[in-house]
Amino acid sequence: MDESVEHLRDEILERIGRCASESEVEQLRVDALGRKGQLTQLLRGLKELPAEDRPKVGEQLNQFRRLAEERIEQRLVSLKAEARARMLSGEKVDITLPGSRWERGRIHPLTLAMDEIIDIFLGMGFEVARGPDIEDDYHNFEALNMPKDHPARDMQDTFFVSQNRVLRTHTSPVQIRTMERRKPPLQVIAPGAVYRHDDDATHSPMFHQVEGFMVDRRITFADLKGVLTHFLRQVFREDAGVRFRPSFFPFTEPSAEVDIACVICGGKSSTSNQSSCRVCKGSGWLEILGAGMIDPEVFRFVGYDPEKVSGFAFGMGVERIAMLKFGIEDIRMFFQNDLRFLRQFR
Ligand code: FA5
Repeated sequence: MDESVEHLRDEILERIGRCASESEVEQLRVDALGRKGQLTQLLRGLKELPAEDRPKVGEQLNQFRRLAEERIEQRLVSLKAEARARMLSGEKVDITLPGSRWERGRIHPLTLAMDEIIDIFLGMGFEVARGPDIEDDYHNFEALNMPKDHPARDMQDTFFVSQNRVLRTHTSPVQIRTMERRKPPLQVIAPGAVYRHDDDATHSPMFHQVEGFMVDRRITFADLKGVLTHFLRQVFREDAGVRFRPSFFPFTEPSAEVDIACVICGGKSSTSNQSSCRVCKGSGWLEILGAGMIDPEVFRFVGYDPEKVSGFAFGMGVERIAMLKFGIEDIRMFFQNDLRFLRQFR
């Protein structure tokens, strides 16, 4: 073999042995065997040799090429094995260490209550609609029969975002938005967050309501009573006492406030001389929601003919229901993120 070829072979084989990474091996493959590699150049130069020398030198160069390829593959295999060995030795597992505990999350009690409420209404054929938390004055008040300067606006302490925009004070604007888009028959609930300037043990500045409404021909107060009584007996007890009291909302006529017999004293503290119940304050009843027959004025705002259709609507506070279901005395517990409190619910 020509001396310069032999020299190149030794140099390349030695470089292969020195390669410390896969990328160095790849670079060497290009340098030696690539299109412009040293060995490729030599093979190309064969045609300049005297014809009688070409077969022999050609055979030698090919042998050299095969050898270089083989060594490159071997070096790659051993580099991979070394990298793996290094990784494994750095990954020693100490099986005597105590395991790390996986904390399982719990569903928030308000979500539990909300899901249960929604499920009961889905079971009665209601569908779910949603609306924006930031509402315009028209949908939150005006179209619900509360013109500007109407005293009923003071029933709910409003957070204003701008002159014409508010954080919705109730879920009733979803009634308007749904009726604007669709024609009766409608049987819809609208769950969501609402906001009022209110803060004590039973009132929170952000809380949740579920609105419900049904509109069709010949819907009556009896339908409202039937739906709400069934709902309350599902959420509380089959034999829970339910009471409808006359009330006032600008968007319903007639209107009612709906109470259930106190879940703590069962209504007894109003009829006995026992010391007064701390939850119902001795009245025997707990207010749960507001309801009524949708006011004809509201139908006019959404383009329905109040001579042809009628409907009922109701709105309940989800925190209030969750407090009664789970026996929670302070509404602020829901929002303090105290894990000792939250872990109790399944
Ligand atoms: C309304 O919000 C009416 N939109 C409900 C309604 C809908 C009536 C459709 C008729 C027809 P009210 O302001 O009473 O009504 O609130 C309804 C419920 O929300 C209350 O019964 C109470 O459970 C709850 N609630 C009111 N304010 C707060 C508060 N600050 N924190 C927690 N819950 C509250």
